[in-house]
Amino acid sequence: MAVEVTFCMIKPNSVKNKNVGAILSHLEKEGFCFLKIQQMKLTPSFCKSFYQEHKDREFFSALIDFITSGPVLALALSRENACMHLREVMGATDPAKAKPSTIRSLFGQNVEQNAIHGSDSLQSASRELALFFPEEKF
Ligand code: DAT
Ligand code: MG
Repeated sequence: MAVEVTFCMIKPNSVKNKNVGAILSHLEKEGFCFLKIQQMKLTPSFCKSFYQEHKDREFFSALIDFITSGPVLALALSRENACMHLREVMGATDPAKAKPSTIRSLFGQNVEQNAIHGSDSLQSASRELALFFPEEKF
């Protein structure tokens, strides 16, 4: 399997609840390498662009409020099959439906405050990496 780079974001509830270290440790044990880690406070207009595919959903404005409510950690992660492996390790969008021992099951509060983001395809990863780290070539 090919080594890939994917995009990951540790969300504001994880920073607020002091779960960053546990989540990074979980990712490291899963074999991910951290090519880049940056704490950032995102603006509403940046987040609207990041979550553009959801702009017509009823939860969109609450999602933007949540993601801009405090700092996040943006990461570029590498590993074999990184994109799909991260999705497995994260668990389902709704923490209540996520498999036991997944990051969202362990650290998510609810479907909005679900602890972590991971790109859903290599195409999304390349768009999201370029948005967060425009100066980098991964
Ligand atoms: P994922 O983050 O698993 O890729 P998604 O792309 O469908 O899920 O949605 C992006 C984010 O939007 C998700 O992490 C949390 C929020 N979200 C999704 N569905 C929601 C819902 N029904 N109510 C509130 N927030 C929701
Ligand atoms: Mg998604």
